[in-house]
Amino acid sequence: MTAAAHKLSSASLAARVEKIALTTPVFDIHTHLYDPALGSLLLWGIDDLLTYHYLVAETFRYLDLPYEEFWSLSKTRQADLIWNALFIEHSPISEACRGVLTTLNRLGLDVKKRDLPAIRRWFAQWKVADYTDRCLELAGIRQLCMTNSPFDDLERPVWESGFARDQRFVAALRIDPLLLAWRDTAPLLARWGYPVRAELSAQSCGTVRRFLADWTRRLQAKYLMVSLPPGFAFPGKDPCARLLEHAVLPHCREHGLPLALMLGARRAVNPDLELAGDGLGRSRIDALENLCAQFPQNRFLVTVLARENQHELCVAARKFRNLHPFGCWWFTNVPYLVEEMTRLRLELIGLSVTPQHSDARVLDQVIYKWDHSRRVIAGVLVEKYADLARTGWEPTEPEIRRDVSALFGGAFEQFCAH
Ligand code: HDL
Ligand code: ZN
Repeated sequence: MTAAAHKLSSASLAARVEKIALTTPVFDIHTHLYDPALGSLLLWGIDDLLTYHYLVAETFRYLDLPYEEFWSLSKTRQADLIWNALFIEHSPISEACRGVLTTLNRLGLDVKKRDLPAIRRWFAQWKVADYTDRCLELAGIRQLCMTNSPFDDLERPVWESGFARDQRFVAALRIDPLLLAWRDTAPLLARWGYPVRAELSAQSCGTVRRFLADWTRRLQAKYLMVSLPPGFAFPGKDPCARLLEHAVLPHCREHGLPLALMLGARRAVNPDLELAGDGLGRSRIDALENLCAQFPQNRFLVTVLARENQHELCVAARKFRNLHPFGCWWFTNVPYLVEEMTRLRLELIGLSVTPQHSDARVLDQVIYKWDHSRRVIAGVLVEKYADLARTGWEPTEPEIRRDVSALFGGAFEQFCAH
């Protein structure tokens, strides 16, 4: 394409922007998916789709079944209950319900038959390796980040014995128990060959850094990550603040890795719902600003759970170039808020942001999560480029492709590489 690149007529601009947004390969920077080599940790197929904890929470609004009775059922029986409550007895209007149907439709199944046994028979014919390729292809994913925890008793031994990696599945080192449950975690580290004392001496911080270094290398981690509760404050004298300052952030600087902070999750608001029982709270963005200001050599990938925090996060990102906002996380991942947040971010901080990640827990979900998000993001971009065209600035197709590639992982990779 010549320097005077192909100028887009206003009529075709919207169609071009939409096509680019719907087809540009994406780096999905936060998921709970696993390299197929991690075996049964990777969830996939209709019963895993239906027993997604978002759908469990929605189902209990219609069920008067005791929680423990539901949890004692097989996954298939749980899926039957969810299918009947959310798809047959009520129209599947919610984002998580519609997502299941988008996924099945994109896979070529005829959902109007409402035939769950036939859907199960269709899935039974797939092998996970082929199905993984199919799902990533339909979602347009070039790479994705997993959530990898040394504190997960099922996952840890697989990493310790080692396996041939699928390069599409990039590791991220998740450290919540280290920061949020130090007193329980210290003895674990000691048992694993990292003798530390609960009092958190300088020597213990050094040993925590050795633990982080060993796991960073084992995983070839792209970044470290932690989910912090709404009350998280910094600076502070608590173990979380002290471990961040004297172990985690020095480790990230030494290894040139960002730290992903996911702020605002209130765990076990309703413990009977298990994984579905978490809620949210408004986070303290001043804590984040203090971290960015005090540690300018560290880089922070940040997503916040409360809608009320989104504007503050964008303003904080304008103040600190070592802060990279990402995703419409969890309870904000609904079209209404994805549009609001994407518009807010593009208007306040332009293209130096990663507007979405899938947070997929089930492989097949990437198909719907990216289909839905791409369409919403495309709509906002069409409007933004049309606004530019109205000023006489004519966005060229190479420029639009460049911009969308940045939003879909390029800006993240640049942020990680600095
Ligand atoms: O802490 C997290 O990474 C969250 O994404 C939780 O895993 C949550 O349960 C979830 O799956 N949200 O989408
Ligand atoms: Zn997550």
